[in-house]
Amino acid sequence: MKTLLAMILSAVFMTAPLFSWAEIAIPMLPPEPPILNNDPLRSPLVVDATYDWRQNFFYIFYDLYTTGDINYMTARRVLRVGQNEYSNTIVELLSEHALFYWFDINGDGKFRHEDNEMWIDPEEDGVNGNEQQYHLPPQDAIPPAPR
Ligand SMILES: [Ca+2]
Ligand SMILES: [Ca+2]
Repeated sequence: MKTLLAMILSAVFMTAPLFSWAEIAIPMLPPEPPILNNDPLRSPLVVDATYDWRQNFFYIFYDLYTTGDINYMTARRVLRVGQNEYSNTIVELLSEHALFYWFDINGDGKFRHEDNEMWIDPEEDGVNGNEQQYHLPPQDAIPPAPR
């Protein structure tokens, strides 16, 4: 009987996947919902979008589960801005994919890099698994989600 148990245990350990619990704990980043006709504000699941001229990023806020809460956010680099006939700054060209992503994994209504809820995609090639967890220095703030 001991031999049989030892054989079963060794078989289990030999087939155990080669990763650590720390790797298992890092959650998956869901893909960004599609932006229709290059217009975030007319796209399903988009709650709001805003341009931060100081950082030159365009933020898009999503409600992935249609619960009324903002639980996903992206930041794209702004490649070109212009002015409309009223001299208001308008965003003319964005990078195709986001550089930064936030996902409210624990559902507390906040995006906190301490909770592994922020990613960087250095290739800017969309969500495809090469994104990395991103941790800000403590003095840097994440822009608050609009309410
Ligand atoms: Ca959170
Ligand atoms: Ca990517």
